[in-house]
Amino acid sequence: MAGQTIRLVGAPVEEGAGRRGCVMGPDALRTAGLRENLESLGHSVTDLGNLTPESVHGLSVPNPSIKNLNAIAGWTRTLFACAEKLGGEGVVPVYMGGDHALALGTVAGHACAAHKAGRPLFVLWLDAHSDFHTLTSTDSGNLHGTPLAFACGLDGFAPLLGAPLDHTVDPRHVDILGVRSIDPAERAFLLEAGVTVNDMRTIDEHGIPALLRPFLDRVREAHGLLHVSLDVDFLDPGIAPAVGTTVPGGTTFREAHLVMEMLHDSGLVTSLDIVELNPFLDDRGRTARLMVDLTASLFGRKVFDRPTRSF
Ligand SMILES: [Mn+2]
Repeated sequence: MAGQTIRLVGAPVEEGAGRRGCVMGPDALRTAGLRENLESLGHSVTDLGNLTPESVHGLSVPNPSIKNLNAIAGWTRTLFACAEKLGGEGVVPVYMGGDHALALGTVAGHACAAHKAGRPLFVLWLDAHSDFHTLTSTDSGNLHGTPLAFACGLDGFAPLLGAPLDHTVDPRHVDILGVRSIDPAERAFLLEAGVTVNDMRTIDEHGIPALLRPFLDRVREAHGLLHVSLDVDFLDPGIAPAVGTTVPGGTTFREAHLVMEMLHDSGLVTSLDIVELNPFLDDRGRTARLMVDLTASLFGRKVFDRPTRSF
């Protein structure tokens, strides 16, 4: 496969998470060699630097538990505009988070770009959580738990962009993989919306290929665009400790790489989020390096192409 044109976009947002530190995520991914690793695979890579969020003031919603609404609305507007633009340029954007609230902007922006291109947007959500809360249903008030519900057009999100979304993601085009923590309100929303949810037990019973292949086949048959949103907590905390929302029983090193390798083989991925890396919680850069290695797998590296090294 010919080299791709990749744009790295830093989004040091941390106001959507319950603890601080994701602000350092983009730089940790840079330090771990994200650009160099992708270039070594023959891709053309440009790092666009870190975005600065729009300044937003005075928003309010009825739920008093919602945290940092103005700050997240600013990030959402900036990232939405960025994703809508890059989504029309024939490049593959890689959004370096930052907490998962960044996907409020990226997924909605790519849904808008996909509409302009006349193609459906599919979303693969690799996460311990389903992030399917609304601004009303969340108890924690942490907005990194809401981006998928926003993208799918659930009600009540108008304050974020100042208006409801014109182009939402069809919930039937969403596959959540690796999940192991869903709140009751989210479960009800997911069932009603018709999102495919493959939890860790399903992975245990069927394995990654039996779950991922049918989804990729659907994307291909629909001539769809595919946005992948990779949360650090998709991985088991034993191999990826640098995340504020650890849940035991995540994917293994090989399961995660297999997902990335299958995505590469499919040739379908058109945009990627790497989110929730909290370098403050990392163990000598271990998680940052793992995220870089997984991204390299998604862009064509075979795990056993490289020499063994300490991990
Ligand atoms: Mn998440």
